[in-house]
Amino acid sequence: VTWRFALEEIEGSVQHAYAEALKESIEELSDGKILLDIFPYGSLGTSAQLTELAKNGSVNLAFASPGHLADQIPEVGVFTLHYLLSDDGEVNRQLLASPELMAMFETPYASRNLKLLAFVPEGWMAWTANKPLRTPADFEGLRIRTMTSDMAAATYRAYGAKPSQTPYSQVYSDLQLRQIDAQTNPIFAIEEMNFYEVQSTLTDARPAQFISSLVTNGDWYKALPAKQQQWLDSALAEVAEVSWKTQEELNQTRLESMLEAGDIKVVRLTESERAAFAEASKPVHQDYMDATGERGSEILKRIRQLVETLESRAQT
Ligand code: 6CS
Repeated sequence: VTWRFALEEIEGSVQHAYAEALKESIEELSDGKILLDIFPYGSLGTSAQLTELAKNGSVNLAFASPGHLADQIPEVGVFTLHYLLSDDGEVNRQLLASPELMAMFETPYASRNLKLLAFVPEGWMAWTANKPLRTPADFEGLRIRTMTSDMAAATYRAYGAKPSQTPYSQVYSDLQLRQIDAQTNPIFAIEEMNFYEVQSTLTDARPAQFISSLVTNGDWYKALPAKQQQWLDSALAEVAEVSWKTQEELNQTRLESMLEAGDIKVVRLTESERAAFAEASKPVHQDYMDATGERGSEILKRIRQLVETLESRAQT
């Protein structure tokens, strides 16, 4: 059989590297009985459209980033909150791979007939604009593009910005035509989508990890023959390990190549500058709890606890 896998990113991206690794793994495990057909961004539609295709079974696997998906599954908007996860990448990796965390999202995804297969961290979010963004005051009136959910925009609104919630494919031209002033994405994406060509400054603020989720149609997954389900589960476990390394490498090498080309200036925020943003973003953590009720509040509380536990373990 052939399974279709839809990506929210173009060839050469973190999602593409993940898909290639999954393809190799599952084709090998199944001895060629399962083939993976990969559809990079552009061919099938926007992120929101890909989620619909996954729900109705037109594709079997799809990436659905919380920054878009939170409009349908508010709980997953927790990953759009700023200064919640650890500064220690390894802690975040462990957190996102934790079966306990995955289990907390099972019901919210299932209520949309989606099955959550994995959270995939893709690197730190950065901000690009035509000026450095060192303080929340620098965001006053700034037209910044965020992902399409209201939750992805909320923190920027709290900083005083005027967010514009548009599909990924529209960002470059909106920057070029000055419909927007700024955007936020991980470094590898800023390079491969050429945003650095139309922005002068990259502010490295590390407010959050860019996290995506890998989803499938719940009924399709349940109906899979046991062997196929096992192959899929094993392949996902195999790929989780390599994908973390891949994103680190891609983010690093693309930063270097942008710096070498000299098209964009990089401003790294100090800890106290980051702390001012953390403070300004705090009310949005409360907004998240108000919007998601008991279940979301429990998720937020547990993530904070897990980060703390994993961080103290990392120090010993
Ligand atoms: O900004 C976005 O909309 C997109 N950014 C990345 C890095 N991946 C997918 C997402 O849709």
